[in-house]
Amino acid sequence: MTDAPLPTVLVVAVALIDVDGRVLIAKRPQGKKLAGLWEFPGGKVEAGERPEQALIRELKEELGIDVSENCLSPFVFASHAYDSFHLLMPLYLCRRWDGVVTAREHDGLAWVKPIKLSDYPMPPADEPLVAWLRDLL
Ligand code: 523
Repeated sequence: MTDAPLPTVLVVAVALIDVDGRVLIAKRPQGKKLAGLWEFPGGKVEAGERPEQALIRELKEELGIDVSENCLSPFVFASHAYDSFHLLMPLYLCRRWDGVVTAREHDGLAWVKPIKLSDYPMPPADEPLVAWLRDLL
């Protein structure tokens, strides 16, 4: 018997970077998959959305901030096979936004120096992104 191929799900995520070079990570809430792990914020791209539109929507919903599209630069892709789907996740960099970053859907937020990111347990898709950010910042 052959296994059914896993669907590929496109998720967009962001590394918000503050003036001190710290990166925002957010704790996934109880009741959701991967609860308690610290992720780069973002979410699924919905039908008919461009990835950047999806990220702008997610940042408003999750963090209460406004980001303009020309402030988002795609940096690196994460690719990871979860149990029921294959996740493909571009990580964007963003250094400018309007509004105060607020945890609207997460259990907590942390601004973390890249060298310290590995102290935080992350979803497996996010973990490889840490080394890329350390090299960049
Ligand atoms: N990830 C992930 N890393 C990461 C994000 C934003 C998301 O590994 N930085 C995974 C977690 C979920 C899937 O991508 O399995 C969809 O993310 P999200 O935040 O939309 O998750 P849920 O829990 O709201 O999704 P559903 O309940 O499946 O709709």
